[in-house]
Amino acid sequence: MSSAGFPEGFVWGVSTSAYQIEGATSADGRLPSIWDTFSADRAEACDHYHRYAEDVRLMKDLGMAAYRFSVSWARVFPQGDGKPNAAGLDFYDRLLDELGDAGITPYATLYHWDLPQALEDRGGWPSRDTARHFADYAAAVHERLGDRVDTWFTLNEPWVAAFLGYGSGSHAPGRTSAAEAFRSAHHMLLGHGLATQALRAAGAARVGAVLNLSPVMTPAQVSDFDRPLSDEDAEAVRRIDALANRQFLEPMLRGSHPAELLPIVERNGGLGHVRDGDLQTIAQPLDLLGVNYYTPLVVQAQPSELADPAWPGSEGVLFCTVPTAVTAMGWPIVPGGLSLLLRRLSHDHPDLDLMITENGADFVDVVTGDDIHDVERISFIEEHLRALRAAVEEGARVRGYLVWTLLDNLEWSDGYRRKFGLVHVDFATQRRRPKDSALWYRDVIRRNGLAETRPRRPTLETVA
Ligand code: GBH
Repeated sequence: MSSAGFPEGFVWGVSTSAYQIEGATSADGRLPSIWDTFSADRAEACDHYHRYAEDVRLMKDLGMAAYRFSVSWARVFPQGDGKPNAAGLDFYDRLLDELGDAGITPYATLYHWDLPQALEDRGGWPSRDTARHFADYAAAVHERLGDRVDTWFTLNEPWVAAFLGYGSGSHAPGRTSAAEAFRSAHHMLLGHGLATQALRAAGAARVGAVLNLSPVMTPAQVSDFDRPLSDEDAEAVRRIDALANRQFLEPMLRGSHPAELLPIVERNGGLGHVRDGDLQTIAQPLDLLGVNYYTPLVVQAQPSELADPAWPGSEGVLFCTVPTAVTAMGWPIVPGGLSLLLRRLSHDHPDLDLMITENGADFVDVVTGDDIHDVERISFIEEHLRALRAAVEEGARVRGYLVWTLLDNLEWSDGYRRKFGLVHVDFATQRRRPKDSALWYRDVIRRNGLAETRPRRPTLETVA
């Protein structure tokens, strides 16, 4: 491994999700998902459903070794259950053939937030039945695609789906109940366990889950991770870490609940939905944990009894803005947070293989003629890759890195104005144009690492 290089066999690629790129929301028997119901935008997205061959060619030209996509549940079970819709599965069949021809390894995610509306109408994730339907769906997808997909991810970011979907209501289905958010989180975890069992029984080669994980820190720690904390701040950090990270990590990887969580759930609807044996079902051995890293959570104790609706249990905690560089969405850019997170995961779960399944940023790109200059995206990825390599050198078992995302796409509640792509999409014509970052990333993949140059601008770490 050269000083800027990565281990041999390190996997490079990109991630996408079905709702954000596919479009064709009523093609071949598909019925609405909760996002079709919720979203004001016409969901033609990138029309990837019809342009997948072009998109695979693009990935091939950019040297991608891996492609993580998600399957739309509403294509496979438009009514939520019954007989799988073969025409819906055909699309993924075609996509996988194309990927196979291009020599790109597929990583399939089963749930990237797009519950069939029919299941929401029957109670959604607050209902325990949804977990069982999820396992049936996983089995049906594996039955059809399992000969070409080795690695399966059950859920993407259950925190977002549960707490933004059912807590703050900023995501579909837009419900606003702390109790339903906690019930949803538990039923998603249960669905993960049941789906993992079903996938194993069907002979799936590798099964994992994808979590959005964030190191939690105070404002002062953003520039000095080792800064000591007052007792009040330490408690605030621990509590938010339990809600954001350990609420999912501990059931999946240890079969337990974090101690801080239980009194919070007791105060927010109670624990009646948690049955004996659930934790055992959830804690299936995992081959791979997908880590999505964007930004840390910055908090401090404050003397107030208000909780953010996305964070039931956060009474007395202030979510802080910090004077660092931010992305266009205002998310603080803290590459060192990735090393911190990986160090901690390696310490807490030493035998677990990790993969960075999403990392990336939205910026305002500069379009000059045919060129799209996105120096900020290049710096963002470069700095995060340096942080990742530092963690790998210390022994973190990170098997690959996937950029979020291939294409400018439909960014959930924010619609089309957020630009996360390595590739620019003109939504009037659906024309794709690789940005500078795409060509830069192609070179990273070719040399299996970064060029031996210094960062283009000082990072937080070099300033501190
Ligand atoms: C991912 O989620 C999704 O998997 C993907 O579909 C999406 O397109 C992509 O990210 C970009 O949004 O405002 O400072 O408090 C990201 C999960 C959770 C990360 C909320 C940022 C808030 C940061 N996000 N978090 S802040």
